[in-house]
Amino acid sequence: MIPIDDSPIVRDGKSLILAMDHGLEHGPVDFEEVPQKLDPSTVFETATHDAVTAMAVQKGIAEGYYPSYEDDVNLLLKVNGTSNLWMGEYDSAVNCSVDYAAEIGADAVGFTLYGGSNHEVEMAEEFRNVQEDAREHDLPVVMWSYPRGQGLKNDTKPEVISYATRLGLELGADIAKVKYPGSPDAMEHACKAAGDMKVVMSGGSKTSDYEFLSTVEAAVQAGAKGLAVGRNVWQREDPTRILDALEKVIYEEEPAEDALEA
Ligand code: FBP
Repeated sequence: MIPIDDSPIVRDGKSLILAMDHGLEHGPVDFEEVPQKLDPSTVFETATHDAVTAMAVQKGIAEGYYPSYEDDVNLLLKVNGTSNLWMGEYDSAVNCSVDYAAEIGADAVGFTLYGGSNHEVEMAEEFRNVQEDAREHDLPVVMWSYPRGQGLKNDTKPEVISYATRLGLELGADIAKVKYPGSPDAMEHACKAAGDMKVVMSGGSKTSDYEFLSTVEAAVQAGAKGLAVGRNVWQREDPTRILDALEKVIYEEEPAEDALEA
C-alpha cells in the first residue's frame, strides 16, 4: 500500500470521487434527462467543487477535456471499462495503460474487478499488471470491486460486499469502491474486512436528497472513507447544492438532515 493519505485524491483521510464513465458503461441513456451533461466539460466544472477529490473518466474524455481542468481537478483515469452493448458474462476491456494514464496527468488509476465472474481469473491477472505499473508511478489504485456474474444472484448481500472489500485489500488496491450492503452493520463489517485499505461507497442511481445523503452518512459512520458517485450528483439540477451537503456529511461528519438545512 502506498501512503495514500498524502495523495491529492484524499482530503483529511477521505475521498469524494466524481465518476463520469457512464457514457461507456451505460450508454448515453444516463444523460437523457440532463442532455447538457453530454458535454463532459459540464461535469468537469462540477468537479472543481472543493468537496471533490478526483474525477473518474475514461481515456478519451481525459485526453479531450482534462487539459482545460488540470489545475483545478485531480484525474482518476479508469483504465478498464465495457459498454452495455456487451451481452456476455461480466468482463471489462483494458482500454488504457498505466504508463499512458501517467503521461496524460493521472493522479490515480481505477480498475473494475468483477469477482465471481467467469472472467475473474483474467481480470485479476490484468489487475496485477495495473497495480504493479501504478506502483512504479506512485499512483494510487482504486478498485471498483463489483462481484457479479452467473453464480451471483444478489450482488449487494453483506457477505458479498465484505468479500468485495477484502478482494481489494488482498490484491493490493489502495481504495475499494463497493455498493452499500443495506445496513450500517454490514458496511462496518465490510470496512473491517478491508483492514487498513480505504473503502468508499458507490453512489448508484439517482434518489432523493435525503435518502442519498442519509445512506452516505450511515456508510461514513460505519467506517467508509467517502464516496464515488456519478448520477446522484451530475443528474441533479443543482449539483453544487448536493456537493455542499456531501462536504459536510463526509468531511465534517454532520448528520444528513443538518447538512441539507444549510
Ligand atoms: P453511479 O454513482 O452513477 O452509480 O456511478 C458510479 C459507477 O461506478 C460508475 O463509475 C459506473 O459507470 C457505474 O457506477 C456502473 O454502475 P453499474 O455497473 O452498477 O450499472
